[in-house]
Amino acid sequence: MQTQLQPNIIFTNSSSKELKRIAEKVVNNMRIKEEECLFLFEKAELGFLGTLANIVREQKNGNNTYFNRNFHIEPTNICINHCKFCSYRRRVGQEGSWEYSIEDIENIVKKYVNKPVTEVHIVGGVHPKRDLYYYGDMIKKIKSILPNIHVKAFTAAELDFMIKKSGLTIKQGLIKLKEFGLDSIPGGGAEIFDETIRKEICPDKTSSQQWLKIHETAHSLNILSNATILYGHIENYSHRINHMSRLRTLQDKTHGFNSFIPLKFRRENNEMSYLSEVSVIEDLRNYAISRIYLDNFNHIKAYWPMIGKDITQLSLSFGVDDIDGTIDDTTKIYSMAGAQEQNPTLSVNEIVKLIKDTNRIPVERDTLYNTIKKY
Ligand code: V47
Repeated sequence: MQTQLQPNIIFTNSSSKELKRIAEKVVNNMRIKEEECLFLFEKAELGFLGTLANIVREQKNGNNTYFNRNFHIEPTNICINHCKFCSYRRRVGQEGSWEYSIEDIENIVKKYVNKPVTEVHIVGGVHPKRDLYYYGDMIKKIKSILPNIHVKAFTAAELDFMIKKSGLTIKQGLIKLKEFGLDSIPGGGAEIFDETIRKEICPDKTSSQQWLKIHETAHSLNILSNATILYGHIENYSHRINHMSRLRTLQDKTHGFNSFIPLKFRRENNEMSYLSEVSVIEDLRNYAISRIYLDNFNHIKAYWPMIGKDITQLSLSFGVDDIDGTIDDTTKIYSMAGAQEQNPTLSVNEIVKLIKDTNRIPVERDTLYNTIKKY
């Protein structure tokens, strides 16, 4: 019989038998249950969670810390939905709204000719007039300028609308988009799957069930994707766990998620500004528990423009192994919500230094986590 590892060393601050029992499961690669996850959220202190999450992180990814060279395109902030946490959406013609033409997009993309970017991340509002064929042409144009770029585009909420508007089923729509050049799908639009909270914070958004169906269908077509959670608003720990459980179940079935990205609710300029933001301790605890609970996700990503460089560095000791990319000041969603980085740009040298300063190994990756270069 195999001897179970006894992680006594991590019990300097906690003598709880239950925490010890859960820790033994985690270090022995056993999946923890929802109620055990709740126990961690409610009872475990930060150092304990960091140590456990770090064990999982190092079992999966060693010291490697991934990043890529990417830029964003946000084709429009005009949106039919009324998500209360969103600081970015505008109505048609409203002050502060934008809708890029295909020519505008071409001009953005042309700036990256002969530059070593590998990914464009396209995400925006759900525009009432734009269908799948509009966005398909956009992808084709982008690839005619940058033939080797990986197009990671459209949240499930945008996909749901554009595909229905074009009179197609989700499967037909995704097949068409793949033919146009879509390579993978970002994790946005997931918010919180719990239906009561979802109704409260984003009443008219694509349902949780539909979000999951779109990702499941994409995976079946070999279009891989990411998953997010929007945390730190009116949800409680059970809602976060329920959200991760639904993702863990789907990942068991498809293995199509590349990474999980916890997104901290930011409160500026939106209808939920009456809430305060959660603390950095809560951010780190949440990263760590995500790493521990989502045993079938290879990567946990900290999105640095959202939380800032310092917390990103800290997160690397709490289960995170990926910090997204160079960005090149091409996204407004988070700066408009009061995120740390108002003009997010990091050069490769800066990212490499940021990672090396934590004694981790910087690894430049492509979107699908193939290694491009170790630094
Ligand atoms: O779904 C919007 C979030 C998401 C706020 O796949 C907010 O690699 C906090 O999904 N406070 C879209 N969050 C962005 C997204 C994403 C980001 C980075 C990487 C990837 C990836 C995906 O942004 C939305 C929503 O959850 N968001 N407003 C806000 N006030």
